[in-house]
Amino acid sequence: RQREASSRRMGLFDAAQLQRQITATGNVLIIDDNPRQAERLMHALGATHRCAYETDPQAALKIAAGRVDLLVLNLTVRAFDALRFVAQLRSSEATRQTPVLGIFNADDRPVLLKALELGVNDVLPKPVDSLELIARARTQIRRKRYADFLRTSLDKSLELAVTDPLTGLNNRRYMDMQLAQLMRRHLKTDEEVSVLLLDIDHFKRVNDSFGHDAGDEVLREFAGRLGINVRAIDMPCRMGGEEFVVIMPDTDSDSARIIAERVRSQVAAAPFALADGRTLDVTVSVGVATLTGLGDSIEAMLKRADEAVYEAKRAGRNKVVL
Ligand code: GH3
Ligand code: MG
Ligand code: MG
Ligand code: MG
Repeated sequence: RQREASSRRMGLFDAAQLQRQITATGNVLIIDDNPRQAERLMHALGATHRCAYETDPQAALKIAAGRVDLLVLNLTVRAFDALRFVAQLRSSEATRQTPVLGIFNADDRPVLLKALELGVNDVLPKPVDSLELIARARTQIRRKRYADFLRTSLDKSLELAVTDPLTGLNNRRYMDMQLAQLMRRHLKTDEEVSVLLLDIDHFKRVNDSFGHDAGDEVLREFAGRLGINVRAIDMPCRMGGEEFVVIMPDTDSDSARIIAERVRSQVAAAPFALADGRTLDVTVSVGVATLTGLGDSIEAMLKRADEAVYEAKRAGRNKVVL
């Protein structure tokens, strides 16, 4: 049963897409100061790949930062320092992962060793054997494609793991991680941290009168209004059900109250429209809490926010309470 579950999870990844990526034609940039040799390399690789040729290292760096799958670099060039060029490639974020195939003089071991140390992925001695070049280029391009695929898959998985599927807001897992991190920072730097806890008023009635799907629509619309009424540094999260939290780094309670009031009034200001044309009035009760130094904790702050929400409900709902 475990194997079944894991193969279903694997289904999240598009195996056909992976196959296409791995067998696809690559973009190859050849860097050489010898036009005749460059021509020969282009001729060998051109049957399978899209090839371009560059003599100037600065221009090559710019091109390499784009969609290049393989660099074929003549390490014996005289016009510039090929090893320095490799070091530059490896020190820039955009080209750090780009495979480099180095062509070296068979009797120049120091250059070979230095090139490998600097991060050249594979090497070919001069004179270049075309079939060997084709084979080594293919291996490097496949490796790059597979690494790209894994990186994108990982990014997607991480994104899914911290996103609430209904509203697209951050989920509770994200909220817990961010709050823990802010707490560590708070203890080191005294940075002020506030949270809003928002609980939609009489949400059960929305479900009861309009149906559960309408309830979901309201949650999405609410999430949208929440998102546009907080600041760029704030992190709106859906904690669960009809309860939301906004994490506010570097924010004291006065500023937090202002944002809370803005959200509350923008929710109440205009009725929510459902897809079928019906509209309904929605209000929200908001509790504000702020971290208060050494003896405090995230749990205690959230509890204060929860108590503030309870006060807001008791005071008639559609209110902000600190
Ligand atoms: P109060 O003003 O005191 O907060 O009243 P309330 O009705 O909002 O509070 P209560 O906590 O009693 O009800 C929350 C309701 O939210 C109950 C539950 O069915 C509903 N709910 C929770 N999650 C979802 C969801 O994902 N979609 C929908 N449509 N409803 C949900
Ligand atoms: Mg609730
Ligand atoms: Mg409740
Ligand atoms: Mg509620």
